[in-house]
Amino acid sequence: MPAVVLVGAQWGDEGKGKATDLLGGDVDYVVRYQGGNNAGHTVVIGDQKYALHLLPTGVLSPDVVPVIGNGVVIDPGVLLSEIDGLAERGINCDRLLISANAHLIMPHHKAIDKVTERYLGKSKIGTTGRGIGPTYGDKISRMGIRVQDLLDPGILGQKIEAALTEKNQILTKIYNRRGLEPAKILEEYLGYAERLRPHITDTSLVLTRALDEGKVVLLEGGQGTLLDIDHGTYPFVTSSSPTSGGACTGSGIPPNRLTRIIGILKAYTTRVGSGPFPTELLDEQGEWLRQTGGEFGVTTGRNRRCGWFDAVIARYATRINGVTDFFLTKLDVLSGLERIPVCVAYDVDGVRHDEIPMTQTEFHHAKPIYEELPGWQEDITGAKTFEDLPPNAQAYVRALEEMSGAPVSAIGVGPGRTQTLQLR
Ligand code: 2SA
Ligand code: GDP
Ligand code: MG
Repeated sequence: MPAVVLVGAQWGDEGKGKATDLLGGDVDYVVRYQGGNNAGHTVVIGDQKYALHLLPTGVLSPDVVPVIGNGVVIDPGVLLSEIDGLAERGINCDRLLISANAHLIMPHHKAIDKVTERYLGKSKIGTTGRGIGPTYGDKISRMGIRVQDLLDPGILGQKIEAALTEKNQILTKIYNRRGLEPAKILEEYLGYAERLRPHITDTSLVLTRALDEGKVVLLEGGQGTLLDIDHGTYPFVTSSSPTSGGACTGSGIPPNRLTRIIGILKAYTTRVGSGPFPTELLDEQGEWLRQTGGEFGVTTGRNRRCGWFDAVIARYATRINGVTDFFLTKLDVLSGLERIPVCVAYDVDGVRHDEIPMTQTEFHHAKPIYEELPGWQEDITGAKTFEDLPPNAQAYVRALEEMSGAPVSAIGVGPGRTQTLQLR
Protein backbone atom coordinates (compact mmCIF):
# COMPACT_ATOMS: atom_id res chain seq x y z
CA MET A 1 0.00 0.00 0.00
CA PRO A 2 1.34 3.36 -0.91
CA ALA A 3 3.47 5.73 1.08
CA VAL A 4 4.56 8.59 -1.16
CA VAL A 5 7.53 10.85 -0.43
CA LEU A 6 7.78 14.41 -1.63
CA VAL A 7 11.31 15.75 -1.49
CA GLY A 8 13.02 19.02 -2.44
CA ALA A 9 15.47 18.33 -5.26
CA GLN A 10 17.63 21.47 -4.85
CA TRP A 11 18.33 23.76 -1.86
CA GLY A 12 14.73 24.04 -0.68
CA ASP A 13 11.84 26.37 -1.58
CA GLU A 14 11.10 24.44 -4.76
CA GLY A 15 7.36 24.69 -4.10
CA LYS A 16 6.88 21.62 -1.88
CA GLY A 17 4.01 23.25 0.00
CA LYS A 18 1.99 23.76 -3.15
CA ALA A 19 2.77 20.25 -4.42
CA THR A 20 1.74 18.64 -1.12
CA ASP A 21 -1.46 20.63 -1.07
CA LEU A 22 -2.26 19.52 -4.61
CA LEU A 23 -1.93 15.86 -3.66
CA GLY A 24 -3.91 16.47 -0.47
CA GLY A 25 -7.20 15.50 -2.10
CA ASP A 26 -5.96 11.95 -2.73
CA VAL A 27 -4.21 11.17 0.55
CA ASP A 28 -5.27 10.30 4.09
CA TYR A 29 -2.23 11.40 6.10
CA VAL A 30 0.42 14.09 5.47
CA VAL A 31 3.54 13.66 7.58
CA ARG A 32 6.46 16.01 8.28
CA TYR A 33 9.49 13.80 8.91
CA GLN A 34 12.39 16.19 9.59
CA GLY A 35 13.33 19.80 10.25
CA GLY A 36 11.24 22.18 12.27
CA ASN A 37 10.04 25.75 12.01
CA ASN A 38 13.04 26.61 9.85
CA ALA A 39 10.80 25.45 6.98
CA GLY A 40 8.44 27.80 5.20
CA HIS A 41 5.90 26.13 2.91
CA THR A 42 3.55 28.39 0.99
CA VAL A 43 0.11 27.37 -0.21
CA VAL A 44 -2.16 29.64 -2.19
CA ILE A 45 -5.85 28.69 -2.24
CA GLY A 46 -7.99 31.19 -4.13
CA ASP A 47 -7.19 34.59 -2.65
CA GLN A 48 -5.85 33.10 0.58
CA LYS A 49 -2.12 32.58 1.17
CA TYR A 50 -0.88 30.31 3.96
CA ALA A 51 2.74 30.06 5.14
CA LEU A 52 3.23 26.88 7.16
CA HIS A 53 6.34 26.28 9.25
CA LEU A 54 5.79 23.31 11.53
CA LEU A 55 2.35 22.07 10.62
CA PRO A 56 2.19 19.61 7.73
CA THR A 57 0.54 21.11 4.66
CA GLY A 58 -2.22 18.51 4.99
CA VAL A 59 -3.72 20.61 7.76
CA LEU A 60 -5.35 22.70 5.02
CA SER A 61 -7.27 19.72 3.62
CA PRO A 62 -10.14 18.90 6.02
CA ASP A 63 -10.11 15.14 5.31
CA VAL A 64 -6.37 14.69 5.82
CA VAL A 65 -4.79 13.80 9.16
CA PRO A 66 -1.66 15.94 9.61
CA VAL A 67 1.20 14.23 11.47
CA ILE A 68 4.41 15.59 12.97
CA GLY A 69 6.77 12.62 12.92
CA ASN A 70 9.54 11.58 15.29
CA GLY A 71 12.25 13.09 13.07
CA VAL A 72 10.95 16.64 13.52
CA VAL A 73 12.20 19.13 16.12
CA ILE A 74 9.33 21.08 17.68
CA ASP A 75 9.26 24.54 19.18
CA PRO A 76 6.00 24.11 21.12
CA GLY A 77 5.33 27.84 21.48
CA VAL A 78 5.66 28.32 17.74
CA LEU A 79 3.50 25.28 17.02
CA LEU A 80 0.70 26.56 19.25
CA SER A 81 0.80 30.04 17.69
CA GLU A 82 0.63 28.45 14.25
CA ILE A 83 -2.40 26.39 15.36
CA ASP A 84 -4.05 29.51 16.85
CA GLY A 85 -3.28 31.57 13.73
CA LEU A 86 -4.98 28.97 11.53
CA ALA A 87 -7.94 28.69 13.92
CA GLU A 88 -8.50 32.44 13.49
CA ARG A 89 -8.73 31.77 9.75
CA GLY A 90 -11.26 28.98 10.22
CA ILE A 91 -8.85 26.04 9.97
CA ASN A 92 -9.20 23.45 12.68
CA CYS A 93 -6.12 21.50 13.81
CA ASP A 94 -7.78 19.18 16.35
CA ARG A 95 -6.88 16.11 14.27
CA LEU A 96 -3.12 16.86 14.38
CA LEU A 97 -0.99 13.96 15.67
CA ILE A 98 2.44 14.55 17.20
CA SER A 99 5.04 11.85 17.75
CA ALA A 100 5.94 11.26 21.40
CA ASN A 101 9.52 10.72 20.19
CA ALA A 102 9.98 14.06 18.43
CA HIS A 103 12.50 16.36 20.11
CA LEU A 104 11.74 19.74 21.64
CA ILE A 105 13.48 22.96 20.72
CA MET A 106 14.27 24.64 24.05
CA PRO A 107 15.14 28.30 24.72
CA HIS A 108 18.83 27.42 25.11
CA HIS A 109 18.89 25.89 21.63
CA LYS A 110 17.66 29.14 20.09
CA ALA A 111 20.12 31.19 22.16
CA ILE A 112 23.04 28.95 21.14
CA ASP A 113 22.03 28.94 17.45
CA LYS A 114 22.16 32.75 17.43
CA VAL A 115 25.41 33.20 19.36
CA THR A 116 27.33 30.54 17.45
CA GLU A 117 26.34 32.13 14.15
CA ARG A 118 27.53 35.50 15.40
CA TYR A 119 30.73 33.89 16.64
CA LEU A 120 31.40 32.30 13.22
CA GLY A 121 31.21 35.75 11.59
CA LYS A 122 31.99 35.51 7.87
CA SER A 123 32.04 31.69 8.05
CA LYS A 124 28.48 31.52 9.37
CA ILE A 125 26.07 28.92 8.00
CA GLY A 126 23.29 31.46 7.56
CA THR A 127 20.85 29.46 9.70
CA THR A 128 17.28 30.54 10.29
CA GLY A 129 18.14 31.09 13.98
CA ARG A 130 15.31 28.80 15.10
CA GLY A 131 17.52 26.50 17.23
CA ILE A 132 17.45 23.64 14.73
CA GLY A 133 21.14 22.63 14.74
CA PRO A 134 21.62 22.73 18.54
CA THR A 135 18.43 20.68 19.08
CA TYR A 136 19.55 17.95 16.67
CA GLY A 137 23.03 18.15 18.22
CA ASP A 138 21.58 17.31 21.64
CA LYS A 139 19.41 14.59 20.12
CA ILE A 140 22.46 12.85 18.67
CA SER A 141 24.40 13.39 21.93
CA ARG A 142 21.50 11.70 23.78
CA MET A 143 20.86 14.83 25.82
CA GLY A 144 17.64 15.85 24.08
CA ILE A 145 14.26 16.56 25.62
CA ARG A 146 11.40 14.84 23.84
CA VAL A 147 7.70 15.50 23.41
CA GLN A 148 6.92 12.56 25.72
CA ASP A 149 8.86 14.30 28.50
CA LEU A 150 6.11 16.93 28.54
CA LEU A 151 3.84 14.22 29.96
CA ASP A 152 6.07 13.63 33.00
CA PRO A 153 6.70 16.89 34.90
CA GLY A 154 9.28 15.27 37.21
CA ILE A 155 11.41 14.02 34.29
CA LEU A 156 10.92 17.27 32.38
CA GLY A 157 12.18 19.29 35.35
CA GLN A 158 15.21 17.02 35.78
CA LYS A 159 16.08 17.17 32.08
CA ILE A 160 15.79 20.96 31.91
CA GLU A 161 17.95 21.27 35.04
CA ALA A 162 20.59 18.90 33.61
CA ALA A 163 20.63 20.63 30.23
CA LEU A 164 20.99 24.10 31.70
CA THR A 165 23.80 23.03 34.01
CA GLU A 166 25.84 22.62 30.85
CA LYS A 167 24.24 25.16 28.50
CA ASN A 168 24.34 28.03 30.97
CA GLN A 169 28.10 27.50 31.28
CA ILE A 170 28.39 27.75 27.49
CA LEU A 171 26.17 30.82 27.28
CA THR A 172 27.78 32.72 30.16
CA LYS A 173 31.43 31.58 30.10
CA ILE A 174 32.06 31.20 26.37
CA TYR A 175 29.62 33.64 24.82
CA ASN A 176 29.23 36.16 27.60
CA ARG A 177 25.44 35.93 27.54
CA ARG A 178 22.93 35.74 30.37
CA GLY A 179 22.10 32.24 31.66
CA LEU A 180 18.56 30.84 31.52
CA GLU A 181 16.33 30.11 34.51
CA PRO A 182 15.27 26.39 34.72
CA ALA A 183 12.16 26.99 36.88
CA LYS A 184 10.76 29.56 34.44
CA ILE A 185 11.32 27.28 31.46
CA LEU A 186 9.71 24.34 33.25
CA GLU A 187 6.62 26.43 33.96
CA GLU A 188 6.44 27.62 30.35
CA TYR A 189 6.78 24.10 28.93
CA LEU A 190 4.26 22.60 31.37
CA GLY A 191 1.79 25.14 29.99
CA TYR A 192 2.49 23.86 26.46
CA ALA A 193 2.11 20.28 27.73
CA GLU A 194 -1.49 20.92 28.76
CA ARG A 195 -2.46 22.00 25.26
CA LEU A 196 -0.40 19.47 23.31
CA ARG A 197 -1.31 16.39 25.40
CA PRO A 198 -4.36 15.32 23.29
CA HIS A 199 -2.24 15.32 20.11
CA ILE A 200 0.67 13.21 21.38
CA THR A 201 0.78 9.59 20.24
CA ASP A 202 2.86 6.76 18.75
CA THR A 203 2.68 8.09 15.19
CA SER A 204 4.78 5.27 13.70
CA LEU A 205 2.18 2.77 14.91
CA VAL A 206 -0.72 4.90 13.65
CA LEU A 207 0.86 5.29 10.21
CA THR A 208 1.86 1.66 9.78
CA ARG A 209 -1.65 0.52 10.74
CA ALA A 210 -3.12 3.06 8.33
CA LEU A 211 -0.95 1.65 5.51
CA ASP A 212 -2.11 -1.86 6.43
CA GLU A 213 -5.70 -0.65 6.02
CA GLY A 214 -4.96 0.66 2.52
CA LYS A 215 -4.74 4.34 3.46
CA VAL A 216 -2.41 6.68 1.55
CA VAL A 217 0.37 8.45 3.43
CA LEU A 218 2.25 11.42 2.00
CA LEU A 219 5.62 12.20 3.57
CA GLU A 220 6.37 15.90 3.14
CA GLY A 221 10.03 16.88 3.18
CA GLY A 222 11.29 20.26 4.35
CA GLN A 223 14.37 22.05 2.91
CA GLY A 224 16.02 20.05 0.09
CA THR A 225 18.50 17.40 -1.04
CA LEU A 226 21.54 19.72 -1.09
CA LEU A 227 20.75 20.81 2.50
CA ASP A 228 20.81 17.21 3.77
CA ILE A 229 23.20 16.66 6.69
CA ASP A 230 24.84 13.69 4.91
CA HIS A 231 24.29 14.36 1.21
CA GLY A 232 24.27 18.15 1.08
CA THR A 233 26.95 20.81 0.87
CA TYR A 234 28.25 20.18 4.40
CA PRO A 235 28.73 22.19 6.61
CA PHE A 236 26.36 24.56 4.79
CA VAL A 237 23.38 22.32 5.39
CA THR A 238 20.54 21.89 7.83
CA SER A 239 20.95 19.35 10.64
CA SER A 240 18.48 16.72 9.46
CA SER A 241 17.80 14.36 6.53
CA PRO A 242 15.36 15.86 4.01
CA THR A 243 16.25 13.14 1.46
CA SER A 244 13.96 10.14 0.97
CA GLY A 245 15.94 7.93 3.39
CA GLY A 246 15.08 10.42 6.12
CA ALA A 247 11.38 9.93 5.38
CA CYS A 248 11.61 6.41 6.84
CA THR A 249 13.72 7.17 9.91
CA GLY A 250 11.77 10.37 10.54
CA SER A 251 8.34 8.71 10.44
CA GLY A 252 8.87 5.11 11.50
CA ILE A 253 7.55 3.81 8.16
CA PRO A 254 9.82 1.07 6.74
CA PRO A 255 11.49 1.57 3.31
CA ASN A 256 9.55 -1.28 1.66
CA ARG A 257 6.31 0.68 2.06
CA LEU A 258 7.49 3.58 -0.14
CA THR A 259 5.97 3.39 -3.61
CA ARG A 260 6.69 6.77 -5.17
CA ILE A 261 9.34 9.44 -4.58
CA ILE A 262 8.36 12.78 -6.07
CA GLY A 263 11.19 15.28 -6.49
CA ILE A 264 10.16 18.92 -6.47
CA LEU A 265 12.33 20.80 -8.92
CA LYS A 266 12.31 24.52 -9.65
CA ALA A 267 12.81 25.55 -13.28
CA TYR A 268 15.82 27.59 -12.03
CA THR A 269 17.79 27.41 -8.77
CA THR A 270 17.69 29.27 -5.46
CA ARG A 271 19.46 29.00 -2.15
CA VAL A 272 19.08 30.79 1.21
CA GLY A 273 22.05 31.01 3.56
CA SER A 274 25.76 30.46 2.91
CA GLY A 275 27.58 27.82 0.89
CA PRO A 276 28.58 26.93 -2.65
CA PHE A 277 26.11 27.58 -5.49
CA PRO A 278 27.76 27.17 -8.91
CA THR A 279 25.04 28.78 -11.05
CA GLU A 280 24.43 31.75 -8.75
CA LEU A 281 23.90 35.04 -10.61
CA LEU A 282 25.29 38.01 -8.75
CA ASP A 283 24.20 40.46 -11.46
CA GLU A 284 20.95 42.05 -12.59
CA GLN A 285 19.77 38.72 -14.02
CA GLY A 286 19.87 37.23 -10.53
CA GLU A 287 17.94 40.22 -9.24
CA TRP A 288 15.42 39.78 -12.08
CA LEU A 289 14.85 36.13 -11.08
CA ARG A 290 14.46 37.16 -7.40
CA GLN A 291 11.86 39.82 -8.18
CA THR A 292 10.01 37.87 -10.86
CA GLY A 293 9.97 34.66 -8.81
CA GLY A 294 9.30 36.41 -5.49
CA GLU A 295 12.36 34.72 -4.02
CA PHE A 296 12.31 35.86 -0.40
CA GLY A 297 12.53 33.56 2.64
CA VAL A 298 9.14 32.51 3.99
CA THR A 299 10.51 32.16 7.53
CA THR A 300 13.14 34.89 7.78
CA GLY A 301 12.27 37.17 4.86
CA ARG A 302 15.88 36.95 3.62
CA ASN A 303 16.69 37.46 -0.06
CA ARG A 304 17.12 34.12 -1.74
CA ARG A 305 20.21 33.74 -3.91
CA CYS A 306 19.14 32.98 -7.49
CA GLY A 307 20.71 31.27 -10.51
CA TRP A 308 20.05 29.17 -13.60
CA PHE A 309 18.91 25.56 -13.57
CA ASP A 310 21.66 23.13 -12.59
CA ALA A 311 21.22 19.70 -14.18
CA VAL A 312 24.14 18.21 -12.24
CA ILE A 313 22.25 18.83 -9.02
CA ALA A 314 18.97 17.54 -10.45
CA ARG A 315 20.67 14.30 -11.54
CA TYR A 316 22.21 14.00 -8.09
CA ALA A 317 18.77 14.42 -6.47
CA THR A 318 17.40 11.66 -8.72
CA ARG A 319 20.18 9.33 -7.61
CA ILE A 320 20.23 10.12 -3.87
CA ASN A 321 16.44 10.02 -3.44
CA GLY A 322 15.49 7.45 -6.06
CA VAL A 323 13.17 10.02 -7.63
CA THR A 324 10.39 8.31 -9.59
CA ASP A 325 9.05 11.56 -11.10
CA PHE A 326 9.47 15.30 -10.83
CA PHE A 327 7.06 18.17 -10.25
CA LEU A 328 8.68 21.01 -12.17
CA THR A 329 7.69 24.33 -10.58
CA LYS A 330 7.82 28.02 -11.49
CA LEU A 331 8.19 27.52 -15.23
CA ASP A 332 6.09 30.71 -15.64
CA VAL A 333 8.85 32.78 -14.02
CA LEU A 334 11.14 32.17 -17.02
CA SER A 335 8.71 33.64 -19.59
CA GLY A 336 10.14 36.59 -21.49
CA LEU A 337 13.76 35.44 -21.79
CA GLU A 338 15.39 35.22 -25.23
CA ARG A 339 17.64 32.32 -24.28
CA ILE A 340 17.82 30.30 -21.06
CA PRO A 341 21.19 28.97 -19.90
CA VAL A 342 21.17 25.53 -18.24
CA CYS A 343 24.20 24.13 -16.43
CA VAL A 344 25.01 20.67 -17.81
CA ALA A 345 28.37 20.01 -16.09
CA TYR A 346 31.06 21.79 -14.07
CA ASP A 347 34.56 22.89 -14.84
CA VAL A 348 36.65 22.30 -11.73
CA ASP A 349 40.17 23.67 -12.11
CA GLY A 350 40.16 22.79 -15.82
CA VAL A 351 38.59 19.33 -15.46
CA ARG A 352 35.01 18.60 -16.61
CA HIS A 353 32.73 17.04 -13.98
CA ASP A 354 29.38 15.57 -14.98
CA GLU A 355 28.63 14.63 -11.38
CA ILE A 356 28.95 16.58 -8.12
CA PRO A 357 32.66 16.54 -7.25
CA MET A 358 33.73 14.31 -4.37
CA THR A 359 35.10 17.06 -2.13
CA GLN A 360 33.62 20.35 -0.99
CA THR A 361 36.87 22.11 -1.94
CA GLU A 362 36.28 21.06 -5.56
CA PHE A 363 32.61 21.99 -5.34
CA HIS A 364 33.56 25.48 -4.14
CA HIS A 365 35.70 25.78 -7.30
CA ALA A 366 33.00 24.46 -9.67
CA LYS A 367 32.24 26.75 -12.60
CA PRO A 368 29.09 26.00 -14.59
CA ILE A 369 29.33 24.77 -18.17
CA TYR A 370 26.19 26.12 -19.83
CA GLU A 371 24.06 25.09 -22.77
CA GLU A 372 21.58 27.70 -23.94
CA LEU A 373 17.99 26.79 -24.74
CA PRO A 374 15.65 29.07 -26.68
CA GLY A 375 13.18 30.99 -24.50
CA TRP A 376 9.53 31.97 -25.02
CA GLN A 377 7.76 35.30 -24.70
CA GLU A 378 4.18 34.24 -23.93
CA ASP A 379 2.59 34.45 -20.49
CA ILE A 380 1.93 30.80 -19.58
CA THR A 381 0.14 31.33 -16.24
CA GLY A 382 -3.23 30.47 -17.79
CA ALA A 383 -2.09 27.25 -19.49
CA LYS A 384 -4.23 24.21 -18.68
CA THR A 385 -2.43 21.43 -20.56
CA PHE A 386 1.12 20.73 -21.68
CA GLU A 387 0.02 21.39 -25.26
CA ASP A 388 -1.01 24.95 -24.27
CA LEU A 389 2.67 25.75 -23.63
CA PRO A 390 4.67 27.45 -26.39
CA PRO A 391 6.91 24.95 -28.27
CA ASN A 392 10.09 26.34 -26.67
CA ALA A 393 8.62 25.96 -23.17
CA GLN A 394 7.70 22.37 -24.01
CA ALA A 395 11.22 21.78 -25.30
CA TYR A 396 12.70 23.33 -22.12
CA VAL A 397 10.69 20.88 -19.98
CA ARG A 398 11.71 17.90 -22.14
CA ALA A 399 15.38 18.94 -21.99
CA LEU A 400 15.30 19.24 -18.17
CA GLU A 401 13.57 15.88 -17.93
CA GLU A 402 16.23 14.27 -20.07
CA MET A 403 19.10 15.86 -18.15
CA SER A 404 17.60 15.13 -14.72
CA GLY A 405 17.06 11.43 -15.34
CA ALA A 406 13.39 11.12 -14.31
CA PRO A 407 10.10 12.02 -16.00
CA VAL A 408 8.24 15.25 -15.24
CA SER A 409 4.70 14.39 -14.10
CA ALA A 410 3.41 17.88 -13.31
CA ILE A 411 4.36 21.47 -14.12
CA GLY A 412 3.69 24.59 -12.06
CA VAL A 413 2.75 27.70 -14.05
CA GLY A 414 1.77 29.90 -11.10
CA PRO A 415 1.38 29.77 -7.31
CA GLY A 416 -2.36 28.93 -7.32
CA ARG A 417 -3.76 25.45 -6.69
CA THR A 418 -5.21 25.32 -10.20
CA GLN A 419 -2.07 26.57 -11.96
CA THR A 420 -0.67 23.09 -12.49
CA LEU A 421 -0.40 20.99 -15.63
CA GLN A 422 -0.67 17.22 -15.11
CA LEU A 423 1.40 15.25 -17.61
CA ARG A 424 0.66 11.65 -16.70
P1 2SA B 1 18.92 25.84 9.86
O1 2SA B 1 18.16 26.99 10.45
O2 2SA B 1 19.92 25.28 10.85
O3 2SA B 1 18.07 24.78 9.26
O4 2SA B 1 19.81 26.48 8.67
C1 2SA B 1 20.79 25.71 8.01
C2 2SA B 1 20.76 25.93 6.51
O5 2SA B 1 19.52 25.45 5.98
C3 2SA B 1 18.89 26.47 5.24
N1 2SA B 1 17.44 26.41 5.39
C4 2SA B 1 16.58 26.72 4.40
N2 2SA B 1 16.80 26.94 3.09
C5 2SA B 1 15.71 27.26 2.35
N3 2SA B 1 14.46 27.44 2.87
C6 2SA B 1 14.23 27.22 4.18
N4 2SA B 1 13.09 27.66 4.77
C7 2SA B 1 12.74 29.11 4.68
C8 2SA B 1 11.92 29.41 3.43
C9 2SA B 1 14.05 29.94 4.75
C10 2SA B 1 13.95 31.38 5.19
O6 2SA B 1 11.03 28.62 3.15
O7 2SA B 1 12.15 30.40 2.74
O8 2SA B 1 12.89 31.96 5.40
O9 2SA B 1 15.05 31.97 5.35
C11 2SA B 1 15.31 26.80 5.00
N5 2SA B 1 15.41 26.43 6.30
C12 2SA B 1 16.73 26.21 6.52
C13 2SA B 1 19.41 27.78 5.88
O10 2SA B 1 19.23 28.88 5.02
C14 2SA B 1 20.86 27.41 6.12
O11 2SA B 1 21.58 27.52 4.92
P1 GDP C 1 8.69 25.18 -0.25
O1 GDP C 1 9.54 25.53 0.93
O2 GDP C 1 9.33 24.20 -1.15
O3 GDP C 1 7.28 24.79 0.12
O4 GDP C 1 8.55 26.51 -1.13
P2 GDP C 1 8.28 28.01 -0.61
O5 GDP C 1 6.84 28.12 -0.24
O6 GDP C 1 9.31 28.39 0.39
O7 GDP C 1 8.61 28.83 -1.92
C1 GDP C 1 7.96 28.56 -3.14
C2 GDP C 1 7.25 29.84 -3.62
O8 GDP C 1 6.89 29.69 -4.97
C3 GDP C 1 5.96 30.14 -2.88
O9 GDP C 1 5.82 31.54 -2.83
C4 GDP C 1 4.90 29.51 -3.77
O10 GDP C 1 3.62 30.14 -3.63
C5 GDP C 1 5.47 29.79 -5.12
N1 GDP C 1 5.13 28.79 -6.17
C6 GDP C 1 5.03 27.44 -6.09
N2 GDP C 1 4.85 26.90 -7.30
C7 GDP C 1 4.85 27.93 -8.19
C8 GDP C 1 4.75 28.01 -9.62
O11 GDP C 1 4.64 27.03 -10.34
N3 GDP C 1 4.84 29.28 -10.15
C9 GDP C 1 4.99 30.40 -9.39
N4 GDP C 1 5.07 31.59 -10.00
N5 GDP C 1 5.10 30.34 -8.06
C10 GDP C 1 5.03 29.13 -7.46
MG1 MG D 1 10.34 27.18 1.85
